[in-house]
Amino acid sequence: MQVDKYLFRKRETPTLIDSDTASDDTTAITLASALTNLKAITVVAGNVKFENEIKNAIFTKEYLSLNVPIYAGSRRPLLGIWRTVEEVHGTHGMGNINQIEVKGSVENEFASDAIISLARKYQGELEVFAVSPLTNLALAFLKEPTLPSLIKKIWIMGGAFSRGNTSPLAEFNFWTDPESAQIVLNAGFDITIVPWEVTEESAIVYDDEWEEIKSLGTRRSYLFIKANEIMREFSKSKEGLDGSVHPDSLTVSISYDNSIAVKTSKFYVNVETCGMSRGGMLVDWYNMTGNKPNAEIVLKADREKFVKLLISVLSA
Ligand SMILES: [Ca+2]
Repeated sequence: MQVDKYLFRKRETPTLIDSDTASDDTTAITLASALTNLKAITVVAGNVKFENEIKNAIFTKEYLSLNVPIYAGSRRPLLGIWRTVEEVHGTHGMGNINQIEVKGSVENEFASDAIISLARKYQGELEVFAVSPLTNLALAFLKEPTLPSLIKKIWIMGGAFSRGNTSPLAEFNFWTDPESAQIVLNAGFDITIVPWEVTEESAIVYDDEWEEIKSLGTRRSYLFIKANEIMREFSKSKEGLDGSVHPDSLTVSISYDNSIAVKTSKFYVNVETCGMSRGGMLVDWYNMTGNKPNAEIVLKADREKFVKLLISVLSA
C-alpha cells in the first residue's frame, strides 16, 4: 500500500539533538535536520559504547552531508549501575552497517557547555530533542541554573507508565540515569514527554511500510533500513511487536507537527531513583502531591500521520 505524501517544509526553529546515537537516533537526526534548523548534535552515554555513539553521530553527519557540529558529553550517568544494549542496536549500534569509517571528529567543547552557549546564543528560541539519558542536560542545568529560561522547549523521549522496556517499570533513558531525569524534570523547563508505551503503539513502522521505505532508494531511506534492521528484529522477536519502533523519531515528529500528538495532558512528573523501581516514571495523575504540573505528557499519538511524515522525509 502506498502511503500518501506529507508535504513538509523545513522550519527555522533552532534545535539541538542530545543523542545516544544508535539506530533510531540516526533517523531522529535525519528528521531533525530535514524539518528544523539543527544547530548541534550532543552525545551522551546510553545505547552502546560511548566511542561507538560518537562514531555513529559523525557517520550520520557525514553520510547525510550535514553541516552540524558534534559535541561529546558525559561518558556515564551520574550514579548507579547501568548497561549498554548492543543486543537491541547491533554491535556498534548501527544495525547492519558494520564498516563505519569517518573522517571528521568532535568539537573540543564539552556537550553540556555547548548546550549552555547555544541556549544563550539563541536567546530563548532553542528547542532541544532529548532522546537519550538526560545526563548532559542535568549537568548543563547544574552549571547554569538560568538554563530553563534560556531554552524554549525540551522534547523528552523517556519514561514508561507501567510497561518498562528495561526493567518491569522503567524505560531505558530514565532507567540509565534516573538522577539526571529527576534533576531535569524539576528544573523548571518547558517539557513535553513522549513515553515508551505511546511509542510502542504509535511509533511503529509495519512491514508493508518498511518495504515501501526500502524501495524509495534514497540515501536517507538506505540509512533508515540498514541502521534499524537489528532493532527491528529485536522488537519483533523479543518484544512481540509487529514492526520496528522509532521513539526518538516520533518525538522529533511531534515537535514539528503538534497534531501528531492526539491527546496530551499536564502533570507533575518525577522519577524514582531507588531499588527495583529505579527509573520508574511517577505521574501524579490526581495531583495528590499538590505540586504544579512540570511536564506535558503525550498520551496518544497519530501513527499514520507520523509514518506519512517519516516516509516523506526519507523519500527526499
Ligand atoms: Ca536515543
